[in-house]
Amino acid sequence: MKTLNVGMIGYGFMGKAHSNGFSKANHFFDLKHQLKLKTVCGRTKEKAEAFAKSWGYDDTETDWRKLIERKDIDIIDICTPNDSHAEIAMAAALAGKMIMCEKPLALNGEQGQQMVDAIEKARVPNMVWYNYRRIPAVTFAKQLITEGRLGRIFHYRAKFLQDWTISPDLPQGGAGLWRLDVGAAGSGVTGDLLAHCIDTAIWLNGEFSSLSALTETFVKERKHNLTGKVEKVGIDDACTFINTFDNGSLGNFESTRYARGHKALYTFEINGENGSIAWDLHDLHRLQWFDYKDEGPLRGWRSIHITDGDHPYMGRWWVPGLAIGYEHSFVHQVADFIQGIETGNPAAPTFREAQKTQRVCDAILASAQDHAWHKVRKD
Ligand code: SOE
Repeated sequence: MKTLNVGMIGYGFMGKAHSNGFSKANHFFDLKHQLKLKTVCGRTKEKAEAFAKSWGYDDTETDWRKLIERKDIDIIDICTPNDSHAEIAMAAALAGKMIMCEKPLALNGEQGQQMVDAIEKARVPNMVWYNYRRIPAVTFAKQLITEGRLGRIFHYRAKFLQDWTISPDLPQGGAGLWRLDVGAAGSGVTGDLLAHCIDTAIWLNGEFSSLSALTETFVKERKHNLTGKVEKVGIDDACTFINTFDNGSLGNFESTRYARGHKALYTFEINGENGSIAWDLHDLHRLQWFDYKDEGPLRGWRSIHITDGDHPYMGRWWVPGLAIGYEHSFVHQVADFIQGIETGNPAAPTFREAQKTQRVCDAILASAQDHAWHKVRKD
């Protein structure tokens, strides 16, 4: 069995989620390649070494360029803040590495396009970590839609609600808090949270045509951790938009970090001619399903426990009825990526597919700026 050595850049929250994915995939999926946590790269040597020790990486680097040059690294996994994705990914492509990049792909569509061009020119396997596609209940929703069970789709609505940035005392910049710094993040909830909702929506319901958006920045100034000064906040704290899809359905999306009481409430509901589907990240192993065929006194929403062997991915885990969680979506993503390489049928979303989400995010931010409807670029 050929070994694929992973070189991971960054070691924050996503570094753990990805490392866990790489270390579990071979135990639960039949892969022809053995994944090996080889090197973790981070600017602070002691922190990189501590991470390497606790996750079982062989060694560390403090300069990502050195990591990319190394002949013994096969996969470059990017889990750094958004502003470094492009530079690292394009250099890794030139070096001929396989690339897995944390979402969102880029700071904006223009940068995303440069990444797509570079990666496709280099012809290296690539993928973006939009992990929610691989929660079994979400994958099952895709299966039901592909089978045509919903019929014509009329409505798609999604929300991603959090409440962790309400305090005006929370600084921007640095570890974790780079998400509040527009220079590092590119945008606020649009690129961080709505990007997930958009990726899932494109997958389940097809491409976006046009939209109208509203954003707000509730806390206008925050201390910046890197400069020590109080600086303007450039991100969107909340965003809501309505849209049309190419299939003629209507969309309605909302995301905020100011919904007191909600930590990571990602929900979506899809209404079709023959049925409806609803999903909730806080109850992630359940899919709500309403079937029009059930008309009669027993009609009603079914709450399906997606934990049986005939549900997506679940035959790989425990016995029927036992749930899995958030972290497993990353294991699935690794397994699918490797199987994509082995079968020659690349797993999605590739950089090209994830670029569609960037174009939607661009349209959202442009519409919020000029208060006009915007078409979503398709090139
Ligand atoms: C932000 O709090 C965050 O961690 C996002 O960066 C992730 O992408 C999302 O899955 C959960 O929330």
